[in-house]
Amino acid sequence: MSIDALIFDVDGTLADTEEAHRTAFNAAFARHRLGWQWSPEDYRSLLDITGGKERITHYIDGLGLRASERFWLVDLVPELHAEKTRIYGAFVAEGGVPLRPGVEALIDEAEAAGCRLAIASTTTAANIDALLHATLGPRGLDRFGVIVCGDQVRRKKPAPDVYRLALAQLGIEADRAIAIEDSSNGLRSAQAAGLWTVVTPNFWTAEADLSGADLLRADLKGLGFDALVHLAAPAPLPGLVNSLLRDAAQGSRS
Ligand code: XBP
Ligand code: MG
Repeated sequence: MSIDALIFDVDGTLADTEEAHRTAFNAAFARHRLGWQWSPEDYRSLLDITGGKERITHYIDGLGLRASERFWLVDLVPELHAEKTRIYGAFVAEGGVPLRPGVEALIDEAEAAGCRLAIASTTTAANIDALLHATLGPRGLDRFGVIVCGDQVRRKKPAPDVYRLALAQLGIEADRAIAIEDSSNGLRSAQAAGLWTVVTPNFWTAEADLSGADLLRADLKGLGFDALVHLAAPAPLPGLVNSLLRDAAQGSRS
């Protein structure tokens, strides 16, 4: 069985973006004089909610407000999130967030081996464009034949929707691709879609239960594409063993 595509998560996997997201959320809250400031501890638990708009709404729901106050604030969420996305995009465009170790080398090796690249992320297209342009240059976006963002699916991670849509757009079955993730939500999403999954945790996700990962590593540094494919889709057994297994299978049919 060969591997036709690597499907990358973005935030926390391609690059350690969540501190930049957290800073952008807080800057947007300050510009709207809301008096909200998400500390790193707040943000680590808020990251259980995928999607920036859903995360802000979840935070509002936890404020114990009267229905009228809640209604007014929830109505403000799209504008708040758009402001946050503008702030985040500007920071990333200035080169504020580099790729994580080993990411570019693995992308280069996969491409050289004829393996396609795809993205399955909860974040927005604007954020992905900004990150890939800033880190991989003007052609960065073009290197990913399929890019699925959070707003393209009904259910965000840990639901499998983004991975299922990425596989459909790639035109391949789950066993022909490998997912690369950083979080429990991402791992569960990829597994629910039937994908073999590499997980590279980070400051925000290191305390989560990631034991279900098929391959758990600190990062992608030194992980060669061939070695990864061999782990995910072991080459067929030596000829003799294969023929023995085939005879045994044929024997079972007679
Ligand atoms: C991680 C997320 C996103 C980001 C913030 O996405 O859950 O919500 O935290 O980005 P990924 P937005 O699947 O790439 O790990 O504010 O654009 O949602
Ligand atoms: Mg992620």
